[in-house]
Amino acid sequence: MSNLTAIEVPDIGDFDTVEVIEILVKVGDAVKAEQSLITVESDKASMEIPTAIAGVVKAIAVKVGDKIKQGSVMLSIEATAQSSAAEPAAAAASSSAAASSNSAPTSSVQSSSAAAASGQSASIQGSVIASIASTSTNSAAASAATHGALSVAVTASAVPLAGKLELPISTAGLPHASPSVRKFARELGVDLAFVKGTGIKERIVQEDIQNFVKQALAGGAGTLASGSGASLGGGIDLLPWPKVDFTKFGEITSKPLSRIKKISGANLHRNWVMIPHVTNNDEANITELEALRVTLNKENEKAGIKVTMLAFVIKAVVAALKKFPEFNASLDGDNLILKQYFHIGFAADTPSGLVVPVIRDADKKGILQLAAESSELAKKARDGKLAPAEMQGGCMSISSLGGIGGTHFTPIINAPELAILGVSKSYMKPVWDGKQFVPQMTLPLSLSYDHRVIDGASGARFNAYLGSLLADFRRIAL
Ligand code: CAO
Repeated sequence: MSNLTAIEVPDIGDFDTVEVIEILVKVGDAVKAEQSLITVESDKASMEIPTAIAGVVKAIAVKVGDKIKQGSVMLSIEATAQSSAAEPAAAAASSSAAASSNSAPTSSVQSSSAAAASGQSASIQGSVIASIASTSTNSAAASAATHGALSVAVTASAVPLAGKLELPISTAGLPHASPSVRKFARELGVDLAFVKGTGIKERIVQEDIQNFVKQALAGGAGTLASGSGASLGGGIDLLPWPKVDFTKFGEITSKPLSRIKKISGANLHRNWVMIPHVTNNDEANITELEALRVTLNKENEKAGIKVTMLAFVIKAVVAALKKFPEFNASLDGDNLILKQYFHIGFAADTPSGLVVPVIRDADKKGILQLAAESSELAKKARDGKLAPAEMQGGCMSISSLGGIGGTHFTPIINAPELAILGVSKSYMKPVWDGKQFVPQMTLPLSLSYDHRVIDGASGARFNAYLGSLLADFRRIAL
């Protein structure tokens, strides 16, 4: 008994017609409920239309470039036994997809559609209608299945879309690709910015990603790295690492890298290659703050707490993160994950290499507590006793080389954070006050930020604001 179902375009909101820009399945494909079938585009948005039922694609009634509207038949699917027999289960799956709508950015349309599907009755078109998405249509299908002895031709709307087209919008500036293609690219670690689209209006289709990966693999290791600038017009065709017999030039010994160096080196390398860094250099007038620090140290000498500039910088960074929330974030594909907590990492130099302990909830701690905690964590780091959990969850890191020297430097962002602050050695500099030169204790601040998210003006504002807080620490209380 054939169970052929014509899949129609569901309610597409305020649009009369939309253009088919991509067909995501072919005849013979087995599709699952909720799987996207075609991508359509209006002048404002693109979206994928998923199927409500599982089965095998038997015919495709549309082609790229067709203008279709609600009720147009897109394709027909022969429902699998499981799909037609277990419709309530599929509907339940729809609900759970809706419940986990945060699980993948690209599932937004499917999820919202599924929410609509599971929450209300589906839009119903055609003479005999079956849709797993609503109770009424379930019973229609059941009744059709019961009474249609030989062949039952039923029509199902695709999973109804939410009343308004909201997602996913092909935002200007972003590579032109459907959500499923974006997801596919993300899974393979391919940055769409480097993929040339061969679809309609240069849209990137799945095949473009596959070809990109093939090319990258053919180009050798290192040519495929999301965001690395790989394979754009030939990729980064680096020369092999020089192989030199150093013994030709003199006596040598060989020493393996420490475990920490190997791990941190690989992380630093990835972060440097994959994140477009920009470093903003600024200076803070810390004349008053330095005087306060010295006083605090005198007062707390007996308690054994030493306050260094680091504790003040942590406090100021937290205040700046509150003012500029996009710095307290991480990139997840095309989404920005904004954090409501303030865990601050700081680079600690240890005999075995660099580690980054994290001070949790730095916003809830005072200067003395931050000073005590950072020195305790730094000691643990040097003794090799940091637990993995003590190095996780940072929002932004600080690399303070102030105790050592230097004027400015470029710290490397600790992914998936978006920024890192480098602090160099404070020094006394003469500053003209309009009448005379006055001595000013000056702290150099080097802020590296991820330019994919943070633009130059925001970077400069963040660093300048940080400097103003350090110059007048009372502002922290505002
Ligand atoms: N300017 C001038 N002096 C500074 C200073 C600054 N910005 N920051 C700290 N100092 C002084 C301190 O006051 C202290 O002086 P005294 O010995 O006279 O009291 C001295 O330098 C040593 O400080 P410290 O290093 O022990 O303490 P800290 O809190 O400043 O830093 C830690 C702690 C763990 C961050 C630091 O010891 C460290 O390991 N820094 C290296 C970080 C690193 O390797 N970064 C590179 C990573 S790659 O980007």
